[in-house]
Amino acid sequence: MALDLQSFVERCYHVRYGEEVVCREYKNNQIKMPVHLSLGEELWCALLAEACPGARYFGTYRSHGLFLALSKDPEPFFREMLSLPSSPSKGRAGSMHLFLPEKGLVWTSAVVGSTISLAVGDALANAMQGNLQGLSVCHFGDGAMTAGTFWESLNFSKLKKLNILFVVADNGLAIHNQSHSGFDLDRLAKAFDLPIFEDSEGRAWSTEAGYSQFTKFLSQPGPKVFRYRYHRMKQHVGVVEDYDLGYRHRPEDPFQSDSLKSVSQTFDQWLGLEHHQELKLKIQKACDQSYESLLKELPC
Ligand SMILES: Cc1ncc(C[n+]2csc(CCOP(=O)(O)OP(=O)(O)O)c2C)c(N)n1
Ligand SMILES: [Mg+2]
Repeated sequence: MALDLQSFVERCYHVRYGEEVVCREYKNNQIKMPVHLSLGEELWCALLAEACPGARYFGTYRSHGLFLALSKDPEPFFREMLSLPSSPSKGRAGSMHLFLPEKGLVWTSAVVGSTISLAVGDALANAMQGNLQGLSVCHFGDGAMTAGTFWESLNFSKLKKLNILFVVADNGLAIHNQSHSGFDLDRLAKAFDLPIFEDSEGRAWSTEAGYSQFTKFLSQPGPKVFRYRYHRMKQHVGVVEDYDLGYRHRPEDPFQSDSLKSVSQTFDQWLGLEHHQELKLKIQKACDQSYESLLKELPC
């Protein structure tokens, strides 16, 4: 099936504008929790939401992107950010433990690597129940590749032929340290005999042929590995840039520094300039308005 261009773009902007509200409002102290932003991962969160209909997703503390891409609705997101009793978790989950099962997001966690094995359990349940179409997607950072559970999960999934997608969101960093982005995933995948798809420049979504290769890759039964490389636009936790700390530099390449902004012309071509601009403004306004109106629900 072809990529639904409009829906893909909408998902991207829900992530971007949802996160922009968090950045703008954080100083006002209504969002009372640490936030790990998904700015920079929009395109791939949207891709996963589009390409795996009906899948069940598991994420990490950095899951605003998955949540907004899957929900295409800022309201439950901001209810969580404001810890409102009317949020999906009744105000208890916060930024690091978002979930929204009706949209496929089963669970996310602050414990690095922990949701990888939960996704394996989900895939095992699918296998035991004969749900051959069911796909479990675990989305985690490159730092989690050092966790034993990652290796054990690859091994067990292969052994049991589980239908699971391991997604490595590779920003080359674990907090302030260079992580294992140079990690030879190809060798690893070969060792476990797993198909692998690598994307650093949008090859999975930017052309019809690329998307078709990606969906073909996804349709293979059994475990598979998808790695995308992206640039984390803000500090590890928090809402500001941290290039001044000196452990990394702002990339010169526009796709590297802000992948979503850099593909704006592609979106113009896909949707038409006018419609694209209208859509952006509509989603931006919806995010701003949603946040503003939920502030009224905070106890005085
Ligand atoms: C089991 C465990 N060990 C250590 C930590 C502390 N910790 C929090 S984030 C992080 C780095 C993770 O990097 P990565 O998986 O690449 O995710 P990213 O933040 O880059 O998205 C670490 C080590 C933790 N949360 N859980
Ligand atoms: Mg990382």
